[in-house]
Amino acid sequence: MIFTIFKKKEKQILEQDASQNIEKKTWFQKLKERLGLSSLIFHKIFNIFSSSGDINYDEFETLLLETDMDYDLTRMLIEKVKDLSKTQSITQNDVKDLMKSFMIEILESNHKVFDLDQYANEKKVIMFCGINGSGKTTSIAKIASLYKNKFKTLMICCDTFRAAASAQLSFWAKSLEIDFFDGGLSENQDGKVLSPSTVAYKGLDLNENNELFLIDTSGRLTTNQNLMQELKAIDRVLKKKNASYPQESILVLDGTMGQNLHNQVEAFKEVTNLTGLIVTKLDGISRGGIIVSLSHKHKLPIYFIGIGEKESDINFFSSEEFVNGLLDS
Ligand SMILES: Nc1nc2c(ncn2[C@@H]2O[C@H](COP(=O)(O)OP(=O)(O)OP(=O)(O)O)[C@@H](O)[C@H]2O)c(=O)[nH]1
Ligand SMILES: [Mg+2]
Repeated sequence: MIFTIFKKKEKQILEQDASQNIEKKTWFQKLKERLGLSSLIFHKIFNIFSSSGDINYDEFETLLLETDMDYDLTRMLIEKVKDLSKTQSITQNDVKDLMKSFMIEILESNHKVFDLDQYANEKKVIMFCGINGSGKTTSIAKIASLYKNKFKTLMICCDTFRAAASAQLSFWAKSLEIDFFDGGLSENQDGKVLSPSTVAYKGLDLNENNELFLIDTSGRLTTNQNLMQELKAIDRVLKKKNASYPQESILVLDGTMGQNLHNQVEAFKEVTNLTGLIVTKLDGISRGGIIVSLSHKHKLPIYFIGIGEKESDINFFSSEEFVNGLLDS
């Protein structure tokens, strides 16, 4: 009898392990496939080292810059390869291994896992910001789908001047079966529109049982001072509720914009205390090196990357998985 129970338990564990492995493999396979375009430039780099002749460092530098790793990182890598070349002739695999460990080390030194469990006995308030079309609303939907079975979640739309913004978030909320609040914008009959900070404030009080608040803000150009100040106002109002809110203030960046993203990080840092980054659209024409460059320059964790438009196209960022996916695809 005991033996039968034990066998049953063992079978369950094995099945669980197997399904976890399949899940893991599927995500990594998907990551590799989607990073395919980003990784093309890295293949060109490895080709420089395909023959045993002299290394063309000019070409190496040009291609490294094209990956969207910035000048500092490019120089650091070149020096590492030069040092290694003093002791041995360098193969494609050597340079790949060297680049992998270099990139992983930088990402890891600034990494922090996105962990909502650390805010155990408090409401968890996350504010998302970024320029127009960077992927904020889609990222919120993805994160909501990760947590909806764990925390009672409310999506708050603070983009009160654009009815389409409210419609987009409310569409996601409906399809994910999550509560949604836009200050009444969608049913607005008398033309009154609440300010974004009022919507955020009211949203926090909507239902005592809500545990996770995902605050969507409107896209804003960093040069528009009024809109940048508006973000500061939302931040201030949240802090009036509780000095620790928002516990996470996440900047969402469109990965295809390359080195321009550094200015965006600097500008948003001025108006909110950024805690981490999401870089989207890495399944497109972006160059994966921007992830390492952002991490290195701003010392901020990459919480998630976007590799698609569906809610399932998300997983917690792993430096090793990302770098292997990028350089091995
Ligand atoms: N391929 C791809 N498309 C994405 C990704 N993330 C978002 N998108 C698409 O990018 C477009 C803009 O995304 P949104 O989530 O609406 O961006 P937003 O920042 O909320 O935009 P605004 O609210 O207008 O500022 C949509 O068509 C999304 O489907 C991604 O990781 N990969
Ligand atoms: Mg949006």
